[in-house]
Amino acid sequence: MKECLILDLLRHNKVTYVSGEEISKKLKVSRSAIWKEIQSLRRLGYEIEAQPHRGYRLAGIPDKLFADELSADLGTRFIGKEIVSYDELDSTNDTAFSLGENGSKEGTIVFTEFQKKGRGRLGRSWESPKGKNLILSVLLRPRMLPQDISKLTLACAVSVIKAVKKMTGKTLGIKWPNDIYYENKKVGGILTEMSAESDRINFIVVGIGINLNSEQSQLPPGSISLKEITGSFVNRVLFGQELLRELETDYLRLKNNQFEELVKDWETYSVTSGHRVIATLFGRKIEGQAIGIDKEGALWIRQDNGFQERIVAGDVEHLWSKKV
Ligand code: BT5
Repeated sequence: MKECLILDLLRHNKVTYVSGEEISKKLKVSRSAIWKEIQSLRRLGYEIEAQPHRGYRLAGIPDKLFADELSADLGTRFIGKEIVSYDELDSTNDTAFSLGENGSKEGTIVFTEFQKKGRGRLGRSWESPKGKNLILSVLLRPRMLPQDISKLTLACAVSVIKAVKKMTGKTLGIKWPNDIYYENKKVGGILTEMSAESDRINFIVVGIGINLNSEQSQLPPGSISLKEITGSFVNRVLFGQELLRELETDYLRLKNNQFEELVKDWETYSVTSGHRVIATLFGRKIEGQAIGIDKEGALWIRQDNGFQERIVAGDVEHLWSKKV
């Protein structure tokens, strides 16, 4: 499509103008055809300056999760080599799951502006207003055992924290196992699902939701967005790209048996370790002090009677006022 080629030319010359003559020569199209394409790019939300005798300059990109925009200058090896982006979906995890079943490659990413049936864990829902936040799923095909899937969620939580730090300078916290928090408010969550045999994973879908620019009134109680935390608008494309880069780095660390290193990072960002918590394990409530996670990613809790419990999965409630 010529409009994409024009966009590529403008992207690579962000500071200077590209003359109509140069575009016309490079793409072998007439000046009037270029003007038409520029107009349709503007309709998509691209800000393109046009100056007589100088040409065109890309002055701003739309706040839309276009696959082309997310792919441009991404620089990853396999995460995001294939990106699909939808205006609206039931759930990115469902779409990525179907792609997985149909043989899509490891690293394929599904983005959307809005989910009609966004899911959390244990039948809970994920709410996110249209066009404000980041909603994505990553398709992975790791050679790991089904019981090791929680390691992947931990690795992805570390990636989210690093991406937020790079983009905003803020260090958020991880609430075991998969929640991203700022103080006692939730900023993001991760939902990992898999297709597996008893001893083998076919593929994994990691779904990530992060509140970037939504307002308080658009989110469930107890949530907050990065814009509310920092006071600044977050560019969703740049944030999405940074997240994909971090995900690739941490996924490779996991694949290269560097899980202990990841656990160290996780502990650095943990807001669970040291807190008084109540864990729910098969309907049983366990209250005590969270001591930390072990090399499998399981959470250890010391109860008041001194007895220690290992929590491999489930939910942990923080008694926020009682950090011990
Ligand atoms: C999670 O579940 O935190 C995992 C959320 C994963 C969402 C992503 S978005 C892309 C992909 N596609 C999907 O369909 N899902 C994934 P859980 O720990 O169960 O937390 C769910 C709870 O978080 C809800 O019951 C609400 O209380 C709260 N919640 C819902 N929307 C929220 C939001 N935007 N921000 C903060 N908290 C929210």
